[in-house]
Amino acid sequence: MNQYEGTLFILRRSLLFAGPNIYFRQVSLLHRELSTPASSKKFTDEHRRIFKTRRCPIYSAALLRRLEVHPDGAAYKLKGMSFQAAPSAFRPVPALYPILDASFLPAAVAERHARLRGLVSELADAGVRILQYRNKQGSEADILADALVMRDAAGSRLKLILNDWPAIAVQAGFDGVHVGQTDMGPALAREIVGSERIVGVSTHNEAQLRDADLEPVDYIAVGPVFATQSKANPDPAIGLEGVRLARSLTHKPLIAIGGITLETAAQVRDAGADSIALISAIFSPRGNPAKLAKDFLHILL
Ligand code: TZP
Ligand code: MG
Repeated sequence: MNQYEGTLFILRRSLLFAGPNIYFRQVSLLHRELSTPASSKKFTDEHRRIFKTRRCPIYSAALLRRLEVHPDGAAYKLKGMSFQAAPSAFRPVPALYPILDASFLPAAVAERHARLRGLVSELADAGVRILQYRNKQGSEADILADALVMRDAAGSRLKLILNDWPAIAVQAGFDGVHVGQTDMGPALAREIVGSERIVGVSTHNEAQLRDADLEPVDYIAVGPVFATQSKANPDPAIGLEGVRLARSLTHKPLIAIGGITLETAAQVRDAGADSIALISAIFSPRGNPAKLAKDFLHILL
């Protein structure tokens, strides 16, 4: 391996194993370097592949060569600035990840907000530590109003993630955003929410997983694992085998979703999922969400 290949290897490894904070610190340091007039602007296919050029800045071979590697292999130095990269930079995701879909809530605003307050509070009391709000029908104003109510009710007791809308997540003081394959790309979502918030992405097959693994995301969701009624036009179910394959393709926190029940949660976890995401098994017309959340936590923790 020559010096150039070595640098590419190290960069790729740091992107694969470092958390998004490191990734973005690294990107901004490199970006600052690149904007000096002396920088060469010769791009290679390898750079395009590594940095997914549609979404991120590209770096010259000359610049990459100037990166130095420390003997422990985990720290990097660029023109006197050093920074750490280690697998532990990943933020862990709680083992149970309920997703509250707005279709579960009353349509009238006052009742919806009251229900949101109650649910957020009960789930936090039950031990839930992360909750996603998914509203596919509401206007941006409705979603922001709902999100503000949730933030107020949650305080810092649980992390709140908004489906689809990075800018609203920031406005509402949510902890992060979740994007799907047809939404804004994760790198752009990351630019909007910043390095301190969580960005998650949905994947449904091997190619999407491999791509997601190179993105600045905190976790990767994969599914549907089993048949689901909660999503319009779901991709084919991947089964437990699909979860095992996903586990082999990424070191990032892996969240399994789709048709998971109390009966199957342990198997899905044992297939390699760090966390189980649930809509209908927690939020169903006749069930008690807080009680069901406790039942899942009992199995998963
Ligand atoms: N993405 C893949 S499956 C799914 C989403 C949003 C729906 C999961 O809902 P349920 O009710 O837990 O099957
Ligand atoms: Mg989406």
